[in-house]
Amino acid sequence: MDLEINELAQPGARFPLEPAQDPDVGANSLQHYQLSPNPYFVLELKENPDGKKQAELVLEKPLDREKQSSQHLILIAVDGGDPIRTGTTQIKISVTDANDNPPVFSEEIYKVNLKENLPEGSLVLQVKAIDEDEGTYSKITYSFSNIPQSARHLFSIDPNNGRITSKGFLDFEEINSYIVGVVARDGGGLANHCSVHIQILDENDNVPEVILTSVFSPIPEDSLSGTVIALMKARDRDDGGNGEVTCRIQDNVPFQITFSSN
Ligand SMILES: [Ca+2]
Ligand SMILES: [Ca+2]
Ligand SMILES: [Ca+2]
Ligand SMILES: [Ca+2]
Repeated sequence: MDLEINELAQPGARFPLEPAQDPDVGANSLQHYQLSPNPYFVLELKENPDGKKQAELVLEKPLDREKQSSQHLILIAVDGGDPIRTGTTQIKISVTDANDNPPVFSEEIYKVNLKENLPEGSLVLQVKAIDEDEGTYSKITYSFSNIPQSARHLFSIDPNNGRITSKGFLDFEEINSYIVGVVARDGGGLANHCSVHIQILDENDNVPEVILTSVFSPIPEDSLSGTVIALMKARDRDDGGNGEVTCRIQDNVPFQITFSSN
């Protein structure tokens, strides 16, 4: 006998079995059934209006397809003759799937460091979720769930495999980190979230700028040494050593540079 039972069947659910046939009469005919011991099912006998005994499998404990997808039981029909005669059949139970597992990400928070100026289309990171169900109930689709406006035009995600790629110009000087939410949804509508932390690393992509703020010119020829001729600022938008600036002036002029602050 082949039975299909959904894994969400509740304890107490009943599954009628095909009756055994015994053409003898009275005590020589079918008297009862025995079921092989198992943790999930017990056997109950019901007497039909015509006097025939109908066996039913009764579920005692919830099934879980993800733990055990099939069960093999043995049913023995016993008569009351002398000698006693028996007949045996196998019951094969296929546990069918329900969408009782959401997708689960391998990490709650993924972290990645990226150099600024990464070529467009570069792989940023691949997120991965698994779903223990089968078929469409385990088919996962990935999408951004909570993505800042600033990141929307910079990153894209492949709905089928969770690969996040860059699709714009990453500029450390503009924004140096992003937090992007990703949702994985199965074909039955169950979903889970993770968070991707993207840190942008500085590259030395800015040249120092010199800004003349004021020039006192002309100046008298008898100006004293130490007279201020011009004020200027120098800066570099990069970070750390990439943004450190030194200034010097050519050697053969009667001027020098002094620093009014750092
Ligand atoms: Ca399932
Ligand atoms: Ca699922
Ligand atoms: Ca620089
Ligand atoms: Ca830079």
